Amino acid sequence: MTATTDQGRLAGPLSVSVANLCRRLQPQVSARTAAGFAEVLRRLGAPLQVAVAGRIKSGKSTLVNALIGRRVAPTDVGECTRLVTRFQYGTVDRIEVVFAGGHKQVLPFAPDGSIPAELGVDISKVSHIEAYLTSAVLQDMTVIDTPGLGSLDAASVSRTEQLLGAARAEEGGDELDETSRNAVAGAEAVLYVVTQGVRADDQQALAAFTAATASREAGPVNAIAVLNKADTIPPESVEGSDGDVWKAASILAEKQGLLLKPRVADVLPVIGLIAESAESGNFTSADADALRQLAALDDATLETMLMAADIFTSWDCDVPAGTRLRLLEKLDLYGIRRAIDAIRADGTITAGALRRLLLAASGLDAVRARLNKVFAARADGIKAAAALASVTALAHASGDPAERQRVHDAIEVLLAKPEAHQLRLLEALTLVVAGAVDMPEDLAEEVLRVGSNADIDEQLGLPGASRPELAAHALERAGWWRSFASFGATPAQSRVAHVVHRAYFLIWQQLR
Ligand SMILES: Nc1nc2c(ncn2[C@@H]2O[C@H](COP(=O)(O)OP(=O)(O)O)[C@@H](O)[C@H]2O)c(=O)[nH]1
Ligand SMILES: [Mg+2]
Repeated sequence: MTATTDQGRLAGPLSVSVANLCRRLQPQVSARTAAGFAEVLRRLGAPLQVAVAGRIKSGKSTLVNALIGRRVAPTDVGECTRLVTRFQYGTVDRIEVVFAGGHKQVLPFAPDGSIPAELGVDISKVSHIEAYLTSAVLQDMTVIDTPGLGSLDAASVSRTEQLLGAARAEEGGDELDETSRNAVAGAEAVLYVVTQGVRADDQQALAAFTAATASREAGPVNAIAVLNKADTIPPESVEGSDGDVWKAASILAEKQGLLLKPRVADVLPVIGLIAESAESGNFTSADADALRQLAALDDATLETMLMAADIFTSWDCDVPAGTRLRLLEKLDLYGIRRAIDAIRADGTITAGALRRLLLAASGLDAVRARLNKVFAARADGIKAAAALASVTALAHASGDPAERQRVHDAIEVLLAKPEAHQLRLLEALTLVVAGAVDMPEDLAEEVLRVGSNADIDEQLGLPGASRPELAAHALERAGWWRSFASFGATPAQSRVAHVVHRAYFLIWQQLR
């Protein structure tokens, strides 16, 4: 087995086995299906495709900039915010407009280094934008900024759905028909952005995303959510917050986690705007100087100014109104207050230290850590499962029963191997989470825990336990699930139970 191919770097052993399956089957299927398999192979070798989804104006593009560490995605208004943009790693910074027919046109960056807000092309003919950037973060994942599901702008929604479900294939894509493209495209993971109050249509938007991603359901394995704009939550609106904004945000995030469960693993509070300013170099020493000037004002004046944005910019004060507006755009009132508090606590604080303090206050580090834990660690399983789903869909779309059977048999052989068991587990988990297989709640929780954790002690729900304890527990649960599979389970439950039994058994073997 080899971990690299001409398609690029594969995420791990599961991706390798699915890639091998595709290559073996290619000569045995129709030209069109083979072209689809070629596209599946290309995607297997590419970084994990993470879509940033959520309602319009929830701060998706701002968060994308924070993650990439550069203000490159246009925020707020402009026609670009209505288009899907894929940010991927490149050795030279470059932007391309991709038209509906597949034709591409290179675009210059705007003077500030961002994607121009107005493209100067007929936007109704544009499929999406590709941005190639040297950002290190993009070596491990391709970030897809979407205009917003659940928005009122029908054209934006349809562009979002189209890209999530049916991205244009790259070179050679013309050999692929619509169905095949649907089957091989689609984001593999979701970063879901919500703001205060998950409304019914947020749930709908998540469901729409699920329907639009051809390959995989959004679930705790491949979806995480953030509660963005945490700075704008009035703490008095949240019981138990003790008047603290971040505490209020954390309490709300936890509540929303329960609402969105089990579609997402959990919800993390974040302040995308402050994260963007701190990470992209947009917070400058001139900004720090202006904040120092404001920190020197008397308490009463400052308190009045920080009451509302329009008072802050219009109040009579030595700091020019334009400078204040700039601060507001970069940090909003909460960030300004945090910075001023820090300056008042330590008059010698440097601009660099202020920037770090703001970054820490934004919650971005926790989001990054979770992205790494959830996505990077599971990229192999997520990508392999998505690829297998595409392979299955391609075989179905071929319309040839013999071909379908051949592909089906090959997949069965692959899934029967012990090293591919993780894929079965992911599949079982998805069935349970999506409600396709009914499970008593405690058992569903257990399937979720075993299937969506990377570390054995967490899979077993015994963090930090000793090896013998873990082994004994794994064996006990293996036995329990085997008897559940044989007695007392419905046929669908029984299929899931067999998979869970085997997962515990393999864990036990590993620990022995
Ligand atoms: N106060 C505050 N404003 C934010 C935050 N994140 C984004 N915004 C603002 O919300 C507006 C919409 O952001 P944008 O990223 O364009 O939203 P999108 O439509 O979801 O891509 C912009 O004016 C941002 O500056 C945040 O964490 N706090
Ligand atoms: Mg946007």
